[in-house]
Amino acid sequence: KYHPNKKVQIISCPFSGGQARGGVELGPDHVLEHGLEEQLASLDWTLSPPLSLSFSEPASDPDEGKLKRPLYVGTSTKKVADTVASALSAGSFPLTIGGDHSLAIGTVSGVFSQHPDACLLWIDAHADINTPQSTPSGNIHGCPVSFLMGLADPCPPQFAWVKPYLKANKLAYIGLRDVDPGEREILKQNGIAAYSMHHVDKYGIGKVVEMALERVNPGSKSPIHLSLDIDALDPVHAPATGTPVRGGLSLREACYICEALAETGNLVAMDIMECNPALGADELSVKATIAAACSVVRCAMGETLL
Ligand code: 6HN
Ligand code: MN
Ligand code: MN
Ligand code: MN
Repeated sequence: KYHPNKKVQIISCPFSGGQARGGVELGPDHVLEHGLEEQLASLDWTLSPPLSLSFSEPASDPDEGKLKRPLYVGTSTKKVADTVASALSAGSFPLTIGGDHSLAIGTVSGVFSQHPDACLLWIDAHADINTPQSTPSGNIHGCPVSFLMGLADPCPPQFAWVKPYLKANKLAYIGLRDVDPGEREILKQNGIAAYSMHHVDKYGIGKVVEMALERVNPGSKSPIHLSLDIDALDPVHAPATGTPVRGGLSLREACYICEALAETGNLVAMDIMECNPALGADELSVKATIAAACSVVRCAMGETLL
C-alpha cells in the first residue's frame, strides 16, 4: 500500500570507500547488465532512468581515530541520503545498488527523513554496528548502524549531518553469524531484535520473519526499509563478496524474507549491497552472485506474489 503507483528509482552507487577491497564499486553495473531493469519492468514497475551517483575521493582524508576514509564516506553517504530522500518525495521506491554497506548511512538517513516512523530490516552475516571505538578494522562498512542510532559518541565530525533517527525497537537483524564482541554487547544493551543463523535453524525462516516483524512493526502499519547485504547468503550462492562467512542463508531463505516483506505492502525502500565482481573464484561465481542479487530484489518487488 505504500507504493501503489509502482514507480521505482534505481540509484547506482559505485562506492568502495567503506572497506579495503577493490571491485565492490563494480557491483551496480553488473547488476544492471544482468537485466534488472527489464526484470522489474516485467513485474509492472515503472522505471525512471537509473541514477548513477559519482563519488570523488578527497585529496586528503586522514583517519579519524580508527576510522578509515571518514571524509570520503561522510560526504558520499550524504549525497546518497539526499538522493534517496528526493526519490521518495517524488513518489518513487528507491532501490539503491552498492557498493559497500557504509552506503546505508545514506539510504537509511534518506528514508527516515521522509518516514520517521519507519522500521529497518538488516539482512546480513554481520551486525555492522561497531562504533568508532569498538571497530576492529576501522572499515566504516562495519559501523553504519551505530551512526544511524547515534551510538557513536562523540560523533565523528564527517558524520555530524547524520540524525539519530533509528531507535533500537525499530531495527531487526536476520542472518547474523559473524558478530564482533563489542557489537554483541551493543545488541544486548540496546535490546535489539537479532536473529542469527541459529534462530533460522531453530525456528525456520517463516517464523523468524514473523517474529522480527512483530518486534519492529507490531501494528503492521509502519513503512519498512530493507537493507540487504549479499553476504547474508551462504557463499555457495553468493561467493563474490568482500567478507563472506560460511553457514549462511540459502537462496530460498533470502528470497523468502524478501517475499514476506513484499507481502506486507509496507516496503518503502531497499538496498542491495556488497556484490564484488572482482572477487569470487571465476566468472561463474560472479554470475551466481549477481543472479542471486537480482533474485532477491525481484522477490522484494513482488515477483512471487500470486
Ligand atoms: N559488511 N565486523 C567486521 C568489521 O570490520 O567491523 C566486518 C564488517 C563487515 C561489514 O559486511 O557490510
Ligand atoms: Mn556483511
Ligand atoms: Mn568479524
Ligand atoms: Mn553489511
